[in-house]
Amino acid sequence: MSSSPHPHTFRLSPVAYEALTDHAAAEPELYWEGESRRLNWNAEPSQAYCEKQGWFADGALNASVNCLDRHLATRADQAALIWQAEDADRVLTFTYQTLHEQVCRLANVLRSQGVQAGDRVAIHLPSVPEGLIAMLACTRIGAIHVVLFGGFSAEAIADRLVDSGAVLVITANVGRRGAKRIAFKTALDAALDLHPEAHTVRHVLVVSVTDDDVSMQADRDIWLSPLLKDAAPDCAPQDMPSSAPLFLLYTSGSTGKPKGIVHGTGGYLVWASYTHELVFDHQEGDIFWCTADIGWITGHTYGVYGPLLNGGTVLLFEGMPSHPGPGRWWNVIQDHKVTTFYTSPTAIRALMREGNDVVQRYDLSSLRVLGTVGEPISHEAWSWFNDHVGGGRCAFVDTWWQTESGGIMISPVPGAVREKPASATLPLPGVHPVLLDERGTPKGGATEGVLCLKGSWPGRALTIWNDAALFERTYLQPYPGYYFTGDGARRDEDGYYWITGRVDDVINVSGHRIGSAEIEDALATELAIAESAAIGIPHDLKGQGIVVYVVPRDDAPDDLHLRAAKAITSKVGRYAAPEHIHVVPDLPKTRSGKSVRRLLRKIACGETEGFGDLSTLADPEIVATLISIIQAPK
Ligand code: 6R9
Repeated sequence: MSSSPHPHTFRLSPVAYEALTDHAAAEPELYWEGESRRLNWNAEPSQAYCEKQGWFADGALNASVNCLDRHLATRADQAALIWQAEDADRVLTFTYQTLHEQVCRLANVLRSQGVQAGDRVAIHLPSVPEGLIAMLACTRIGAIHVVLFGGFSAEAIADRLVDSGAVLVITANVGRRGAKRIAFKTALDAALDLHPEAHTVRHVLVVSVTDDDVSMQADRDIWLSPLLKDAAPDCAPQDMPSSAPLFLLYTSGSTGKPKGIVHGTGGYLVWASYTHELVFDHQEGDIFWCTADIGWITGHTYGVYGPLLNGGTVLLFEGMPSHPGPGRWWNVIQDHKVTTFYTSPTAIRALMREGNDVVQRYDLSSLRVLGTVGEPISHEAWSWFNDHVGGGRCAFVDTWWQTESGGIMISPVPGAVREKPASATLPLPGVHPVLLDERGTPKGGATEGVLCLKGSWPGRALTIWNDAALFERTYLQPYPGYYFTGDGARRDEDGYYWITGRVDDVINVSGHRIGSAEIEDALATELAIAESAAIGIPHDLKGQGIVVYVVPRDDAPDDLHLRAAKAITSKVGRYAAPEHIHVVPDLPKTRSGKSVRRLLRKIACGETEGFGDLSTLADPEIVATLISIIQAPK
């Protein structure tokens, strides 16, 4: 238990926090009505929540006005976005005034390209200011943004463009990654060539991150910067219903196809502002650095919306933690006097390996709050981050949430909730977790079970794009009356939650969700493979690593490993590359033909005994066969 008192003054006292929790539980309608006043509405909602229509349903507002315009009276000259380029000498600062202007210009460009409210606009960019500007520009005109992670393969991009029906894409010529260049435009071109009949993209706007030339297709591709120069610096915001989609973000689940999670406008924005203020103890003058790429939900809610809604300053870093040297991130914190640093356990594990002397070379005394997200953090990584980066002086928030929840759900609140290393601690006021047994019965007291949520909360996703029934099936039907998170958790005697990981077939690699079925579907496209199974095993650096078992067809070629790896990286992306590919004669299956992942996991981890009762398998002998293959010297 962390006992050292924090020398900082935090916004919320334990008593005030308890009052919020009690109020939210006793009078939810009043509580959320109060929280909705964080935003400027064009039409005030008459009700906070209604099961049929959702959150703040009859309200109307504009997201970019809430992030920008309403701060202009008091914060026009305050930094809204500080961009630190890969090159240490290059920093661009956007004040609220200049960011407003850039967003308006791009919004006008989008309008001039025929983009209308409700249209989907894909954003496929490296960590440059244009990413955040493009998101807000979409919201200015009521277009729905769909940010695509830079690490996606051409096929993964193509699938998402087709499913979302995007009419325009904003990309870059290249991205910088150390001395390397990432071919953004080329990847997009390949994606657009894959299903020319199926996609609906009419225009591609290209940001020139470097002066690298790329091929431009006449009538489709346009360099963005001349258009911005010519566009007007003002743009009338589109008034949007609270329940209108603000963005789609694709994430992986148990089904093979990634799902377009749809977030609404009013509820999501209230949640982003509420959780950012509460969890990060947002105070005047804070410099907030969230290291997540905008291609993930963390980059949306805490890299863009939360801090800007609250009038904060966002730091965006173009580069990597270890380029040009292992202290680069610490250097960024020192140079920009970052107060709030939000990152992933994966990054912490990698930085820990560089040794304590690296971090000790920098002055990190500006830090007040440290946060982690994306995967369970070990006690060791928690303590290292707390002691060596936070100097034992900072609040530490291990935040549990998901793409679907819109924002943080379970987390300590600085100054108010006593931390325990590696525990996400307590639900935020207004969040009601339950632990269920397999039959869906809530378990009381200190226990372990499937983590579900009771009731709704403003940030909850509206649905899945093009598949409302799948949303119901995935989240609402497994445990009737509850929202199913896909995670398991333990609750201790103090009511603290300890997330134990996914209970479904989702693998968490460096905080990135990858569905087993997504990998198996990719492998199914390789003709030499009869069937396959993908599982996650513990990995020192990545949290989990992927192990794949493939069963070849009779006439399997010698290069099957290579083909399997290629099928995965080309269909999903390099971030899904497996640690091991085992070619095996068969998989352990139940008599009804279902692969038994529990056994595959144990075998992949090198276990040779303790498999329990194997008599329910169609062929119990297969277990010994697999063990001998995996144990055999390579
Ligand atoms: C925000 C985000 C969600 C899944 C989630 C869980 C895992 C996230 C965690 C955590 C343990 C934490 N997860 N935060 N596990 N402790 N603090 O990561 O969204 O990409 O949708 O992933 O990540 O398994 O269900 P997303």
